[in-house]
Amino acid sequence: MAKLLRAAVLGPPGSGKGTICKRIAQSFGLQYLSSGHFLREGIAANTEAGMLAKTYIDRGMLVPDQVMTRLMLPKLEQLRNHSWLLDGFPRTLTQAQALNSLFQMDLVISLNIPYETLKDRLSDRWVHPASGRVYNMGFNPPRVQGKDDITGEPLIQHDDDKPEALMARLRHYKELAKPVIDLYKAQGVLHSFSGTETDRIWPYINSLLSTKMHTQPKHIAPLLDRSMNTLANAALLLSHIHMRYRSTNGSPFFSGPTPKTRLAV
Ligand code: G5P
Ligand code: MG
Repeated sequence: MAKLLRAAVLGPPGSGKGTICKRIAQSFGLQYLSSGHFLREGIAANTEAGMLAKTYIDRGMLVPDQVMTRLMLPKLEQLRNHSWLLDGFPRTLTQAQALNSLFQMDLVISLNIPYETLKDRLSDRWVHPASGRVYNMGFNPPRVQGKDDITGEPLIQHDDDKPEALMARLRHYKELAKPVIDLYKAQGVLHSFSGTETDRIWPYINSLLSTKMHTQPKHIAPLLDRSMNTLANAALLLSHIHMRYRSTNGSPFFSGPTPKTRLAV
């Protein structure tokens, strides 16, 4: 049986966790679990936990650890025999320790995005309150301005995305995230990426995942199939992959343990 991969993406609000997780899920077929999404589901369904969570989320605060671990850990236990990717969990040392008591993480990606970039992104962010769908007027605008793509209902802007509230949220994030990041650094599974654009960080994360999963991302697989026909094509593909790997190692964005294995071909 292929080795399972337990991975998480950490980062402050607006750092691109959701965007990166969606891309990883699409390229590598990993199940991804977003704590924010589960909370919003609970809110939409009026569950007791959902209603409690709402009182914190509306104030831009973190939901208590006990609520979060009760929400997330049973889902992960159900997926014991699957690889998975976490978006937004764990966010505190208590959550990380609870997760650690059940699973050894293989890969933790930390996104370091400058404050100015986060401020610009979040002040441009509009959400559909009922579903939690998020839009960015520059990066992924709705099809019709001010309206949700699916329901056509109006979009709103959160008060806690305003600059003063945002500054406080980011400071709070940093304080709580530091011991989590230190824990995963000590375990040798932390990989940090810095930058202002998700599209520029993504290729490095893509290469890292390819190495970790010992498999080809979907967009390389068809290329591989075709190139097996002739030796010449196969050689071309290998040199392409070799160049990608070299550029990863020389990346100004990438910091973390040097991958031991080259891209699996
Ligand atoms: P969430 O749902 O986890 P946040 O606030 O941590 O919410 P958010 O908003 O979901 O984080 P993200 O996932 O890091 O942000 O980033 P994203 O959605 O991909 O990108 C943000 C915006 O920027 C989007 O509009 C995107 O399109 C755009 N964007 C991305 N890349 C680029 C780019 O390169 N350029 C540009 N211009 N735009 C870009 O949690 C919600 C709440 O639930 C609670 C907390 O209260 C939290 O605030 N919660 C927890 N509480 C305790 N413990 C936990 N584990 C919790 N998890 C959730
Ligand atoms: Mg998100």
